[in-house]
Amino acid sequence: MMEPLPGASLQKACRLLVIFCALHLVVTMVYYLAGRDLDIFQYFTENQQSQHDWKNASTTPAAEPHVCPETSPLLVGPLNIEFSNPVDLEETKKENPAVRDGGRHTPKDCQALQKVAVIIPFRHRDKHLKYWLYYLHPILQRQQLDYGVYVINQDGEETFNRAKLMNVGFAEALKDYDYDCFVFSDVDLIPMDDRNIYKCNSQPRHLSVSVDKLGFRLPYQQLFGGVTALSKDQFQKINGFPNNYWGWGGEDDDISNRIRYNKMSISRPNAIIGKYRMIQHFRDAKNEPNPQRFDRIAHTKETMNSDGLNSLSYEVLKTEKYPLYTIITVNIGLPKSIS
Ligand code: UDH
Ligand code: NGS
Repeated sequence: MMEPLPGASLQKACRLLVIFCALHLVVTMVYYLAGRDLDIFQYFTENQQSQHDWKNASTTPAAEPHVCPETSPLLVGPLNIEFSNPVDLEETKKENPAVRDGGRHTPKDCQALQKVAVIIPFRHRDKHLKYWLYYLHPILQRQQLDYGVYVINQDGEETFNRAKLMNVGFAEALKDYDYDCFVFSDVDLIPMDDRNIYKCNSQPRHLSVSVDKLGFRLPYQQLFGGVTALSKDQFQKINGFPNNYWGWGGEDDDISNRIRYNKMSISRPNAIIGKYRMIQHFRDAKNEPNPQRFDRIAHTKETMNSDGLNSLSYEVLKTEKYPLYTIITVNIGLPKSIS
């Protein structure tokens, strides 16, 4: 037998190596192309998925607007308030296009933290009301509040009753919208700083803490007159305000007593943020100091559970929705002694 030539076996080994390399190349190419195909496949599925999501987005309702921030970015701080030029309400309306009929406003870009009814006890103070609307609408909008303005107009010329009108405002505003906060404001008080937020707090709030007419000082710690804010719960807890303070004075001290007897306290902004201008005026007819006020405030504890929201009676004579406010004219009856 002849021995195989060493050159022939080398040739065979080389051929095997070439075949092996070719096979390796084919397998690698197959895997490579298979991989690309997978990617392409994924691309199509993702694309279809995103189209699907887009279609879905157009059929599902728009997302809820985000909640407004705790501090509105629109606030400017101290304001220049003066009463020398008369106010034209048509102009004021044009300057506040986002205010809806009846004096309602809801922030456009975010969901307000509170729904606030502003209640103004009123009779024969048209000039003051115009200033109030002129100054307050821009402020309340910058505060990003969902609010409505309710002017509660006492019908007739009998003795004025500020606290009872405010009880009426509470009851009537709730028939209009699901308010959770109530700001009670005299018509002649204008805040001098828009950081004084017309919103409710964990405790009843006294907003008009330093009024120009009172030398920008709080005359006494328990004062709760002028402009105040109570949540619906706080207001109901104290059975609302007293109905039987006819004439000037004392009703705010009774409210202050109710707050204390119901184990709440008064919260306030500081004396800078809490600055107010009061529109100068003389004492109104039929709002003379009430001679019974000292006796009444001495008995708040005994009277508060029977005189208030649970004993409120009145008759709405007219409700008018103007572009910048709602005015509700009411018959609130007469003081007991003459009814
Ligand atoms: N109010 C009316 N009409 C009235 C009486 C009172 O709208 O006839 C309302 C109004 O919102 C007013 C609030 O009740 O802001 C409080 O009444 P007020 O302004 O008479 O009380 P105030 O303590 O003044 O501010 C008392 C008389 C001050 C005489 C000052 C003389 N320089
Ligand atoms: C008190 C009155 C309050 C009144 C406060 C401030 O004396 O009703 O003065 O009045 N209380 C009584 O009379 C019992 S002010 O200076 O703003 O006219 O809110």
